[in-house]
Amino acid sequence: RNLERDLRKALARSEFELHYQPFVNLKSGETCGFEALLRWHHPERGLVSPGEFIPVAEETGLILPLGEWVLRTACAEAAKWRSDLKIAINLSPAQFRSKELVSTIVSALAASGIASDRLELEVTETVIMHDSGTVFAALSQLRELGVRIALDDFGTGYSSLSFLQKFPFDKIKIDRSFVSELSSPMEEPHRIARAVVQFATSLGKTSTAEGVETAEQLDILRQEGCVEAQGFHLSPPIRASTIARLADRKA
Ligand code: G
Ligand code: G
Ligand code: NA
Ligand code: MN
Repeated sequence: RNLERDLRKALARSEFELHYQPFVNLKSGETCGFEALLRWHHPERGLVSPGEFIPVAEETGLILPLGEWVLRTACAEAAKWRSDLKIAINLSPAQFRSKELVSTIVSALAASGIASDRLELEVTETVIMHDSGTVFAALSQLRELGVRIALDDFGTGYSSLSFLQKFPFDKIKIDRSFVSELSSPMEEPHRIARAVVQFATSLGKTSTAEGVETAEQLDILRQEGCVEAQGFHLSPPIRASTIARLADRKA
């Protein structure tokens, strides 16, 4: 396939770029960190969305070198920011099937010089269910090193409560499909958001709402004690050069 051929060349030609979307603490209003989101500037097709090329990268195994590039680039970028800002990175199932995952992450951390507790790895429920033994071992190891684990797109998968209880993670990211339904107070979507936030809180996890697009959604989430929020209403994903101004390295 053409996309596959182009993808093989793209890494060597540096056609990839990371954009960064802030996540914000709802009590203080301060930015806690940024999620790295991959962009591909295809020479003819223009900007290609990760939704299109990540599946191809997964099938072809190209996700391994690509994922490593993402890790190294994002950690190196975060090293330029204030030292309290976190960097969140999305991991795909194929990266967990690789034996190199932990050593790749350790090496990216060392090369960048950032503290391990600034790195947050976003994994979906699907990733976890896939090969739960291997994933569990890798995540436990990473967590012992101080790396934080976030459960991405929460509410869209099939993980059981007993599974969530055993699984080592620090943060629940409430999927934007729930957040987008929040319009009027105390309707069913509001009650679902409340329940998920309370669920996270009672497990001692940080709750983060994704895809916040309106002030009303933000108000409801704040009122329910959701810890963090992310979405176009706060900021779209932005270029690294823009962050440098927002998040100057502390003197
Ligand atoms: O940015 P956008 O909405 O197009 O992202 C679409 C999907 O691609 C999201 O599910 C997001 O998690 C995923 N994605 C974005 N960047 C990366 C990345 O660096 N690695 C992996 N594995 N997935 C990514
Ligand atoms: O699956 P994941 O949660 O990693 O997906 C992240 C994707 O969501 C990114 O591609 C980002 O561009 C997109 N995104 C971020 N904020 C919003 C938002 O407020 N609304 C919508 N529709 N998408 C968003
Ligand atoms: Na994500
Ligand atoms: Mn998500």
